[in-house]
Amino acid sequence: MSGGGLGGVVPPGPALPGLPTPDRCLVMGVVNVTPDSFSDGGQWFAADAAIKHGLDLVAQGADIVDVGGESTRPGAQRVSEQEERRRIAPVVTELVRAGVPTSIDTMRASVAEFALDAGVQLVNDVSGGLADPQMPRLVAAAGAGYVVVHWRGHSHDMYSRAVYADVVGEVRAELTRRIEAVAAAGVDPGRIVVDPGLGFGKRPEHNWPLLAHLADIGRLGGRTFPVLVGASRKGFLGRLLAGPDGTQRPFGGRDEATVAITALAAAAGAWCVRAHEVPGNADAVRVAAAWRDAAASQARPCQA
Ligand code: PMM
Repeated sequence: MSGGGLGGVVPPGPALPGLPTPDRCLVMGVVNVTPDSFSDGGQWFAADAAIKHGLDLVAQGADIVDVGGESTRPGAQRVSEQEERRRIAPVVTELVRAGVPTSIDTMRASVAEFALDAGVQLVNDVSGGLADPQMPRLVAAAGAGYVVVHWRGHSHDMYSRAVYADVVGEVRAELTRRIEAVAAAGVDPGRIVVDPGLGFGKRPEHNWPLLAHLADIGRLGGRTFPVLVGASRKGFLGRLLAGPDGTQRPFGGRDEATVAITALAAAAGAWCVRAHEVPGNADAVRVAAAWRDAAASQARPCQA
C-alpha cells in the first residue's frame, strides 16, 4: 500500500515474543504512574490504583498494558531514576504476575532492566535509544520486543526541534538510522516496532501527514516493521476539535477522535494503537478487521 490509503489494507505485523497475535490491530492500554502526564496525570499514581487500572484495561479489551513512570508531556522536566523505578516497580511486577502482556514505557536502561527482570515483553522507548545509549544492548540481551519511537530530544524544549521541510521523509530517514543503530547493538530486527512519535518534537501540522502515510513509516531500509500509533488524546486532536473561539477541546473530549484515528490506523495496517480509554478503541480495531476480512473474501469487480 502506498501512502497509507484505505484501498490496500495490509495484515497486522509479525508476532513478537510473548505478545498476543490476533489477526487484527492490537490495543495497548496506558497506565501512567505519574502525577503529571498530560491527559491522565495523577489518576493512577498510587500503585494499587495503577494495578487495578491495568487489570481493568485488560478486561475492557486491551491486548497489552503500557506502564510508564515518567511524564513526557511537552515541557515536562525529568524525574530521577530512583523515583521512576519506585513508581513502576509494583505495577509491572503485579501485572506480569497476573499474566498481563506488559510493556515498560521508559527511556532509561536501568528502569527497563528492572521491568525486563520482572517479565515484561516489550520495551517502549520514546527516545528510540537516543536518551540512554545502554538501552539497545540491554533489550538485545533480553531478547525482548523494542518500540523505537521517532524523537528529537527531551520534552522540556521539544518544540525547538520541530522544524521539518518534509516531515514524512525526515521521520523515515531518522527512524532508519535508529533502526540501524539498535540492530548494530544486537537487537533482532524481527523484534523492532517503529512509531512515528506523534507530538514528540512535532507540531499539530506535522502529525497529520505522518498518519496519512502510516504504511510508509513501517517500510524502512528494505524491510517492513510493525507500526505503533500513539495519538490518544494528544494536543493535535484538541486543536482539530477546538471551539469557535479557538479553545482547545479538553482531554476528556478527545476520546471519540482517538477512536476515529484508531479505525483509520488499523485499516491502514497499524500493528497496534496506544490508548488511554480502551473500550471504543477495542471496538474500532475489530470493526477494521471485519471490514478487511470482508474485502478480502468478497473481492469482486466493480459492476455498473
Ligand atoms: N506517547 C506518550 C507516551 N508514550 N509511547 C509510544 N510508543 N508512542 C507514543 O506516541 C507515546 C508513548 C505520551 O502520551 P501520554 O503521556 O498521554 O501517555
